[in-house]
Amino acid sequence: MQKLFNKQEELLNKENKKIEKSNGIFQRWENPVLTAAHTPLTWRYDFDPDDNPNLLERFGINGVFNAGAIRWGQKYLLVARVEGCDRKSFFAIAESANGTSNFRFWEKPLLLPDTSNPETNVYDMRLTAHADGWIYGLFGAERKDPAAAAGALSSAVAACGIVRTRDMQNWERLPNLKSASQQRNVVLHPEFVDGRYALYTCPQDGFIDAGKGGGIGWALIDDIKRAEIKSEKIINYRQYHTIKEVKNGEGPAPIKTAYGWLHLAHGVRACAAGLRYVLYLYMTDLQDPSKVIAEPGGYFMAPHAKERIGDVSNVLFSNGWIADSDGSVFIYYASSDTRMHVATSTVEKLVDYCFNTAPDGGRSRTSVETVIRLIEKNKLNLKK
Ligand code: M1P
Repeated sequence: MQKLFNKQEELLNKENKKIEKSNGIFQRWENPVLTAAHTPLTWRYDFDPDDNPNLLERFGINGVFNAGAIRWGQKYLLVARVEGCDRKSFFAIAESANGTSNFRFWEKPLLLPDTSNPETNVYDMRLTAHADGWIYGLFGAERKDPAAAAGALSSAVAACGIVRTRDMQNWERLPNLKSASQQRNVVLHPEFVDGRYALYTCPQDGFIDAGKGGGIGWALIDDIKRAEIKSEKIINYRQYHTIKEVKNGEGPAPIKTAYGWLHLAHGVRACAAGLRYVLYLYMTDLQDPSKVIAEPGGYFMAPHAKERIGDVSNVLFSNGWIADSDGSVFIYYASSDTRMHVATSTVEKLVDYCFNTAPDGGRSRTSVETVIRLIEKNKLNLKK
């Protein structure tokens, strides 16, 4: 038992360091910030020697990933998706003093209040400190499709669950978002828009097949306590032969900058190896957050090295980032539905990246034209 505790303390106290090699836009940090091994031993073991004489693990954890993030006083908090070996996910908060290492879970995971129609599984909480004074957590709430044919056990319906808190300890559950379609990846915009709550949505017919739907949507909501999408428009489309051909979804709540709202999202394409999830950035107008004003072509971050392998391989996913008052940005991302990492950048660099990286021209030829423009420009500048 002592060995187990010592080993975990070693892990929790481990320093982390920036990987110097970088494209200039962001820097990855060497060690994952949260893994299954970071979960408290008291969640996994029964330390009563009479009941567990062989010191066996009694509750296995499969992965810790897709965490929402928030700056909380002097601390950086992650609301992680913890998935047990039984495939059920739940939420648990971990805190760190510097945002890049020594994340430690709080004593107990969150026991979410139920709605009148309880879901089977919950996942991927997006946190928004809203102008109304509450901190909202919007998450996926999934259950077996009641209309599924007998034996179609993988057919699920996804809705958006909503909780809110003022202290990160006590969570009030509000009714799930009402929507004509299934909803995944729903994110609450931090400010009122025309006096209403605003949501980034993700209307689609099913998990893998977006059907005729897909794209990142935008909807205004009258009452968050009875949230209902009455009309919705797509603001960021999925597109043929891009990183978001199959589907895409909003990441964390956008960051307000002097030049517009900065968004992090994920795009999915299909290939012989299965689905590949990458992260991309785009910006929207400060006055009208539903109007895209910049979108660099291609991905911002893609699975790299060890990140490529895990429970669901070839996936990067992010639903949490923190912008500090000094302009630094902590991007919390998960790899392959298994573990959490951090990459750091600044608002200045991310905005520069968004406005000054060529958009996807849609053809091989336009990519070559972009490269040639750069070469010609460099010829002039390198002569100076
Ligand atoms: O397995 C990859 C991701 O798949 C889903 O995301 P989306 O609905 O956007 O395709 C979610 O289950 C997500 O948690 C998971 O990381």
